[in-house]
Amino acid sequence: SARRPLIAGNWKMNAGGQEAMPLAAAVARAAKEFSKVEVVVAPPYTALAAAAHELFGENKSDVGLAAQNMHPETSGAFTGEISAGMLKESGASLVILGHSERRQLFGETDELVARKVGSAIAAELRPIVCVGETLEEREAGKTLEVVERQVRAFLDELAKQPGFGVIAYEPVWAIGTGRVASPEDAQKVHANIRGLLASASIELASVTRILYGGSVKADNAEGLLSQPDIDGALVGGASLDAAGFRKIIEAAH
Ligand code: G2H
Repeated sequence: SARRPLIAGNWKMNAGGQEAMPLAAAVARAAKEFSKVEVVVAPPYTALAAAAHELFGENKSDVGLAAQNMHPETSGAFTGEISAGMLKESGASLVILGHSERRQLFGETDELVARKVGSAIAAELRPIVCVGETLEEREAGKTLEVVERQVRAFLDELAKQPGFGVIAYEPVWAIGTGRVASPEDAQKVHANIRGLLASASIELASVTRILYGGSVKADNAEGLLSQPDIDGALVGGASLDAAGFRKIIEAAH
């Protein structure tokens, strides 16, 4: 497709200290080797500045720096929270929103995720918005229904600036479990999401990157990435190993 492939590493609550710098530097090197691919890393908040230094200092890479969450308000009495503006000041240009771990462990609703998407876009921070069904929902045959509800919640926000935001489809049962969706099953859901985007605008559908996430590894990346509506990957566990992450970037090239 005409969409530039995007490989994003979600470090989750890992590599927040000294490990962040060599890992970011290795990602910067890999991104230079495979320049067709847009590469993004999402370290924990406390490692954003150090990662920015590695990515944008002497190395001068065009790796995108993402946060893993943010608060929808710009400032105020929200102890422990971080705003879009603060993320930008730390060097981030993207933010992962609505990850299933946020939805499941921290009670984030479709409405809250949509508000976050709106404020990220207003602050010119590119959202990578995650959707995906649980095992229970899949077994009840509700995959498409659930994903549709989740996407509809923030569709109007994304439609304001086609191509600025990214969607990640991450079936919850495939996250960190080693159980990856088959390329065909994932493709079906991706095609469905693209259809929903088309209901807002054809342009939105054609320019929005839809990433797959959930146990993506060097050895399963190629099959997933060869699907017409899979435009990249959101990689958790495998993004903490520089050599393995490089192979996933290579598979997207
Ligand atoms: C899904 C994914 C990255 P993992 O959460 O967001 O993690 O690749 O470890 O399944």
